Amino acid sequence: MDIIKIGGSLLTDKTIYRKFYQKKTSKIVQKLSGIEKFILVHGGGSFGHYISKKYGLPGDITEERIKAASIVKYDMADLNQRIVKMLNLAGRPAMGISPFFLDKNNSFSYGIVKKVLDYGMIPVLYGDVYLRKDSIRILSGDHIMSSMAQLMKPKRAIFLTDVDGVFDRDPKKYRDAALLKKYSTESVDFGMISNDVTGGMELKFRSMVNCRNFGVKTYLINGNFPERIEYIGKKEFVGTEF
Ligand code: ATP
Ligand code: IP8
Repeated sequence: MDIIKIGGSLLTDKTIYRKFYQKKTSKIVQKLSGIEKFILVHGGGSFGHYISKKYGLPGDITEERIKAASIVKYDMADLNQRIVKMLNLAGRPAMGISPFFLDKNNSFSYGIVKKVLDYGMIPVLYGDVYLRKDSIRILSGDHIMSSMAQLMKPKRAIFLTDVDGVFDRDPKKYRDAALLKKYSTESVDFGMISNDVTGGMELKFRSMVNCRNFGVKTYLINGNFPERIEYIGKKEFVGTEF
């Protein structure tokens, strides 16, 4: 079994509120639908990060943040259902699962994911808001990936985003940035984070290291070329292996 995350930068234009990349998402989902057994996780893109950033989520409880949390919760469910629908249309019954409802006694309880898998369905988890005693918080899809790596013991953890892999510095800002084909201990620069409230590539990077430390082979691949998933383990592979 694999665990796969589609990054919000592939699903949406992160600079424009709720701008969904229908065609690109459909191409990725189509490719993934050929994989035998997997748990899908997706990020927020401009369905999650835009309003969160504008109204200061995560943070202490205020009237403004409560309103924002309700909007973000709705928008993320909307994004999730678009992906679930695409999987269903591709002949793979899928079930959207928000971590909002899995937060019990200050930790997330993921038992339902196993149940959905046992029914032969694809669990589709996603980054979302959740409520703690004194604050409104956001759980990142990258964090869910490391929890899945720990709990479900998958064969592979595959992270899809909009660049070719981990570079020594942000490839969108530096044209001479070098792709790290196999990450060991090299130092990596992540620069300033914009349009993202959960930590951008730096959090993803830490989650990927965690997945690897849980004994799961972990890869970062450019989802604009979903066929690259097939090249994992082959010499044609383009991406970063952890
Ligand atoms: P989301 O968090 O919405 O799910 P995502 O998972 O697709 O989105 P981002 O958090 O947007 O991913 O991170 C991807 C971005 O990280 C790339 O577009 C790239 O510009 C940026 N980045 C910064 N530093 C690096 C680096 N050293 N190597 C690779 N990408 C980097
Ligand atoms: O994009 C965050 O998930 P991520 C989701 O995987 C929200 O970090 C609600 C911003």
